Amino acid sequence: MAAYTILVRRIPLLLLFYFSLAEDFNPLDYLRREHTLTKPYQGSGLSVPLWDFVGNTLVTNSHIRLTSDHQSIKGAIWNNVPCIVRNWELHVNFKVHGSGKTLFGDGFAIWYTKDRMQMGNVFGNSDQFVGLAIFLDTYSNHNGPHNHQHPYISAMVNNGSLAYDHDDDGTHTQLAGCEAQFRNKNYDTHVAVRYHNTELKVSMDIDNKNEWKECFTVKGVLLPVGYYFGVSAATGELADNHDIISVKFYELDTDDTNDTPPYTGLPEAKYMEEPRDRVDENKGSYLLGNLSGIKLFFVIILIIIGVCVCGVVGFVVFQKRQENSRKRFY
Ligand SMILES: *[C@@H]1O[C@H](CO)[C@@H](O)[C@H](O)[C@H]1NC(C)=O
Ligand SMILES: [Ca+2]
Repeated sequence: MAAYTILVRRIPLLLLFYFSLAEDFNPLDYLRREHTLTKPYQGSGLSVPLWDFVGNTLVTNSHIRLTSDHQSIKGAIWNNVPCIVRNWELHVNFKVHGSGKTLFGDGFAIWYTKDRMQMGNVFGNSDQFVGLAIFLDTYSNHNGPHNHQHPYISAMVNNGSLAYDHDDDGTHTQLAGCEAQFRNKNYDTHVAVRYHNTELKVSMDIDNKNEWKECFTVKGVLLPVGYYFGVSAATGELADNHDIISVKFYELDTDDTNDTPPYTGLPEAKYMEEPRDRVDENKGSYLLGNLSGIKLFFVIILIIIGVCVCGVVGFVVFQKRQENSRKRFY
């Protein structure tokens, strides 16, 4: 800990931009260079300091392209310095775009994992990973109605025992999720992952408003120190450009004293979403959201009839009472 603190110059946030962008902005949060990736990416040579690349990843002056808009490719970037900071926030400026109007995929993922540079089938990274994944899934693999639209952002914590199920879009292993229309925007799109005292919060800035909007918050997430940050993406039958413009890592200024040892156990999520059945969920939200025009019409008619019947019954009862009370007076 001490070695890093001395080695790394803590650079305070000077950019005014972040005063408006960071919702929980605290001037004592520090950008930590050893987990940060910004332009210009290349140092003196062709390599990018602190970050390694696998697969089809391509570095240009303006972005790091994990995949281009071609089928069946994958790529990733991995930070090569393990993270020893306990409370942090990661800001990823990304761009997902392509020629597909209705068919595109598959999306990308942000990782905080024990292993790095492992290629595989989960958005380009290995399945049964150990750590945290934030999926920005652009394609719904599930054929049949979903309870949500895509693109969809979700989180998963794994100790190596769970498998990400593509056919379900990870629904059964997700901690939480939210819909996010971040694709094919002609302005900057950002996602923020905040990990603070075992609380995981994911926010996004995808509406060109320059402010964070909460996607979800999950409590009781245990992540050890010493893992690596990475971003990966994959295309399959469907494709897209998955570009990373920057990754910025902030050490959060917190009240906690460092006298308790940092967590070193396996990643764990105390409150996982119950495995969900989509059909039930559709029923659950039947009255709220999934009504087609015709059904809505009938529901309204039924409500009107209901109100009329209640009114008539009420009126009759009222009249009878009046009669009764009149009778009593006589
Ligand atoms: C790993 O995670 C699974 C599923 O969440 C859990 O059932 C299991 O007990 C965990 N294993 C360890 C060693 O913590
Ligand atoms: Ca998917």
